Amino acid sequence: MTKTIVNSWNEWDPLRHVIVGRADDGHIPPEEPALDAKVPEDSDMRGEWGRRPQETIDRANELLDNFASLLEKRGVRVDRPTPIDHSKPVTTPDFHTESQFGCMPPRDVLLTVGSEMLEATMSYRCRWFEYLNYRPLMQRYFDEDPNFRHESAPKPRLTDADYHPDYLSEEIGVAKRLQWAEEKFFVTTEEEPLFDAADVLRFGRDLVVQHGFTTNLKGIEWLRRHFPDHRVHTVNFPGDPYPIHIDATFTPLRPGLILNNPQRRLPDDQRKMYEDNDWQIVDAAQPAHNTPPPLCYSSTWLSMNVLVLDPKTVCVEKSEVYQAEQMDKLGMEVVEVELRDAYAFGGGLHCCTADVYREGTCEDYFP
Ligand code: DAV
Repeated sequence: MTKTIVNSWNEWDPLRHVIVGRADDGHIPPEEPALDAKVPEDSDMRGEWGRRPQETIDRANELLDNFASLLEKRGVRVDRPTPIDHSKPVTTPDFHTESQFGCMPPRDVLLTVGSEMLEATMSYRCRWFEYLNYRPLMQRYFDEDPNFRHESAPKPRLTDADYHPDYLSEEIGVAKRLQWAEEKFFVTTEEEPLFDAADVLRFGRDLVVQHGFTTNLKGIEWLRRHFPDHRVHTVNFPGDPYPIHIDATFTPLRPGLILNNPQRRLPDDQRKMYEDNDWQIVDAAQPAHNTPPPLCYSSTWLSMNVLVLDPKTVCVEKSEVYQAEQMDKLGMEVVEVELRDAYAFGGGLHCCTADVYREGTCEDYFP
């Protein structure tokens, strides 16, 4: 087996090595502040918790395994995490919660920037130990690649001081949440740096980071100090009442082209760097579904949560016909991948992967 090299600077250069998550032992965690804020008032998940039904775990694993084989057939090397026991509670000196989440999706936990893989702080108590699912891989990469930098952001304390208590009521309603999102009043406070890796998009020298439920301004400031050779940009998408993770909102496809969720448009005053460099920001096609699948945290906009294999080729979920059609019109070759029955485990094709190696170097796209 060839030795690992860790290298990935953006979301679109030719993909050669990737991690694909597993649904094993996936749990719906008990109530906790940041997670409750994400679950819409009318969701079938309110009040539910415990291990997910075995048949849904088996079905999601079947789809993830098929996706892994498809990538391998296209010459991409695939690694898989080693699940820990997610039924175990998480107890620290500062908090206790009865169960964990799972080892999906890796994109939330691992941020690859060049030869570094950074374990995010995370912002849910149930995800505090999630990095352990990936430690066997990190150890192997460390042994095989002399330039690999394995980093871990400071573990947060996640006391009640990290969360605004007002966000916990079930009676708030979407209108109020939209107003709060507009005012950048999110469930997380500025007590300490918090970020999920899936709030970060990599554009070579530039990192674009969403400020929302799972990433606070101190988390973004921490990233700025941690990556001194990068420009770190804070973005907001006010149309999203539950802003977690940027990858169903803003999706770069290749240098010069980004899809933007039409319900979560990038505000005009945040568009300058793209416009000045002739990047196009195009409204994404509508999702093919009116509702997410059962017991799913994410919105129907996982339609645009695509995995770019190279600047001309993109994996799109098989049922997302409008998104596939738009990709075709934009000159991308579409690889259909069935994944919808795995969405409940934490996301789509971008979410369920984490980059290890893409060809290419760190370029400045916004000089
Ligand atoms: O639209 O619910 C999902 C992003 C998952 N990483 C949404 C965001």
